[in-house]
Amino acid sequence: MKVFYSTTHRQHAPPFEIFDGGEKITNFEMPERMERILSALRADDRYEIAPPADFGLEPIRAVHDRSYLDFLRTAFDEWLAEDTDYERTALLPATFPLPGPRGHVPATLLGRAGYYMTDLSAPIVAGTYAAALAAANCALSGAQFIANSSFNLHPSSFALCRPPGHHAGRANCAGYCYINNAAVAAGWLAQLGRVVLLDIDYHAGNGTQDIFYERADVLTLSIHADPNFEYPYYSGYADQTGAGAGLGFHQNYPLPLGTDDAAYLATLEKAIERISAFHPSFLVISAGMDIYGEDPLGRIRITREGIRQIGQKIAALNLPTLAVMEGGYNNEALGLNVCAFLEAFHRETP
Ligand code: OKP
Ligand code: ZN
Repeated sequence: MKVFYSTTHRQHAPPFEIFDGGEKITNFEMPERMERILSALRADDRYEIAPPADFGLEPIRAVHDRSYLDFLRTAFDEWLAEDTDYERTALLPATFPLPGPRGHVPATLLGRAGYYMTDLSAPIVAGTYAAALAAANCALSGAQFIANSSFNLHPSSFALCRPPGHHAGRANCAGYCYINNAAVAAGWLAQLGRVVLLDIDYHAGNGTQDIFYERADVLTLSIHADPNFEYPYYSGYADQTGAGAGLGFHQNYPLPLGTDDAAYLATLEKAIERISAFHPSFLVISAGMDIYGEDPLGRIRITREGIRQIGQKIAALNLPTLAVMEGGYNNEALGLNVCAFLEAFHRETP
């Protein structure tokens, strides 16, 4: 299986995040995650790891607001240029707007930071923009690979993205995410055919929900911990099903605390029925491994065998499939969990 990966992610290594209760802790979303996954992939010669191509800004601007992307590009340099005595290893605002009309984009950097950064778990450091662009290019390269694999009936690829993307909305970063890699890839593929984006990360794909909410050409589905008890709290509810032309083209599957393999697989079955009925040309998976029972951020109980079966059920759709890396914070288990998920996608080339 083709894997797209860039070492540029290492430039993004925020020294901290602000956790619940205001505690400043080591950022769970760390470069080591990639090293763990890579060593598992390299131990299996069926994976062919390649660097991404550069697709430029156009496919990213197709799903993200231009001024948000400008902010992401310049914010850290602007932060360093401020005449203050603050510690400036990372940019993180402390003031946020109320929801509602977002007409005024403040001129000052901290005003824009509060406007475009919607929580305390996506600090911007010097290399954030470069790393986020490289991750988006990995997803786009994976998309191009499955689109061009006419020699293979059921092509698949894996975009080993870092930072992850599914909490990044059209005009905001949040939850370790800056550019929505899977959404960028799905938007690019939607020029070629009907696309389903299925998000299996433990956390609701609120950024993806935001980006495609009014679109009928990309069916978005997300299976995740119920936002009534879990981050991102404000979206991922079952009654949020799209709007306007996109009404009926988004579906959330919130799961209760402690969900086990059997209950998860039964929910996945419902999502798979929706996917089949849509008759997509392409499938994009936001593949987060924080559904794993031993994940430090997760509170459901999926086993590695469960993850393998999730991969099997999705692969059995026999669609050209791009898997995009999202979360997963148990570094010890991460590589094997990714391999378990991808196992069923090693398809024979006829
Ligand atoms: C990113 B991904 C909640 C604190 C918020 C943010 C989690 C971001 C997860 N107790 N932490 O979906 O894996
Ligand atoms: Zn997650």
